[in-house]
Amino acid sequence: MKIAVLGGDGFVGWPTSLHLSAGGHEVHIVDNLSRRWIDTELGVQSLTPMDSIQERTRIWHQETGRRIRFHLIDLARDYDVLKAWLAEHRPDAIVHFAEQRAAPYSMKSDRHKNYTVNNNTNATHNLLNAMTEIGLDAHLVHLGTMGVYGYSSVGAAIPEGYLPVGIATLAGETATQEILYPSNPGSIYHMTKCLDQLLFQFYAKNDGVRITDLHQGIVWGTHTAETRLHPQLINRFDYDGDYGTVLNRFLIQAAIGYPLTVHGTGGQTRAFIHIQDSVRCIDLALKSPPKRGDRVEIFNQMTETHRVRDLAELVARMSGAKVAYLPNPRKEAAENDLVVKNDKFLALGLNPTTLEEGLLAEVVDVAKKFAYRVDRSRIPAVSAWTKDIAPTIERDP
Ligand code: NAD
Ligand code: USQ
Repeated sequence: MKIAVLGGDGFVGWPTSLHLSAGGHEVHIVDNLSRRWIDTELGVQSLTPMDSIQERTRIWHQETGRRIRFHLIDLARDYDVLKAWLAEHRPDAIVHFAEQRAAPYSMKSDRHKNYTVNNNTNATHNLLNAMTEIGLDAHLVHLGTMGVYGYSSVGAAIPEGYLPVGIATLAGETATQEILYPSNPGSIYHMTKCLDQLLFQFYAKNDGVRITDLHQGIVWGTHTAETRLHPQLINRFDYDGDYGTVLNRFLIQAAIGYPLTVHGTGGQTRAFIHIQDSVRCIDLALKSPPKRGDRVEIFNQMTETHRVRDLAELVARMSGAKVAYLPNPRKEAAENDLVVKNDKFLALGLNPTTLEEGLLAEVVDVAKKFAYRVDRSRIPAVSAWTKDIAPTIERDP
């Protein structure tokens, strides 16, 4: 297939592009490199040294003989360029990662809220609009989030996207209908993914766009089979207070002897998936596209759930690190249970990589190798969800 990977320079997009290219597909990365600009804005950099996208694709060609093309396009702001590009290249499938993905970044200030809503909502709408306008029947696979559901399973497992509900009819009977599981976003970023869901529902219904939405949990790890092939193919690794996700942060903190930063009691339960499984799931989803006219296909892309304090204790046991219980900069439930259905990927053959000490140790090794690149002052999470939380949180030392 000819596959466009939108946001293919990012943490999940890069290893996905390599995996799809290794699988024999013609891969085109479309990215505006905004993530690299945000690093500059925040004064941080990936823990791992990342080459330019052009250099990365050159090394990929040198190592495998395969070509990945790069196209510099802003999905949110260059509608005409995007439309012309899609019309010229007419990909068979499109994988859409191209959004601002950090909840803390989206809550930093009014400007960051506006940026996240404008960027994410316009990127998704421009894409759907352009596909419809040029009559492109490509399968669109979008990376969504478990956060659209909120994180409470209220005693029943969270289904894959749709919830059957019984409604009392005027005749006194019960009619059953499947509705989108009620959205319950916990940040402006997560809210944009809820808005995306509505855009997908509309374009699937009105224009027959074939869409798969992957409700993904927190991705951890760094290497995949393909990023290991050469040091310059290495994946990015975020550890700072805005973009670093919880388990990867704990692993780098353990590697440099920084107390593990648990927010609040650490009673928050979240869904997780290893980067290698994330890439496999996207491949599996691409292999089973919905038919034209079908409703949006939704998968829960996660393999296990864990409580934050249990993860901190696990990493502390393994590494000897200390655990610090800090004031929570976010507005979220202090404790929650989370049970999630993921039967659809299991049925398609996913064999989950679970969190075990060997793999965790491997990430600590990556972290130790590049520990000299860490700026400790960028570790504290300083983005507060509300103005009344702001004075209570830890600041850069
Ligand atoms: P990332 O920030 O590393 O990558 C996103 C890429 O999209 C970047 O290269 C960025 O430059 C590009 N981009 C952003 N806006 C763009 C625009 N307007 N036009 C063109 N390119 C644009 O993020 P990631 O961690 O790789 O996540 C990828 C997707 O997966 C996101 O949509 C995110 O919401 C979702 N997701 C990520 C995780 C995770 O733990 N990392 C978990 C669940 C879901
Ligand atoms: N947390 C800590 N200590 C830290 C960092 C985070 O205790 O140092 C806590 C947070 O308060 C939160 C939980 O860990 O309760 C998860 O935080 P996170 O930053 O790892 O994940 P989140 O903000 O939810 O966002 C990440 C990705 C996002 C994706 C989402 C999937 O950045 O793109 O959509 O995970 S999910 O969490 O399933 O919604």
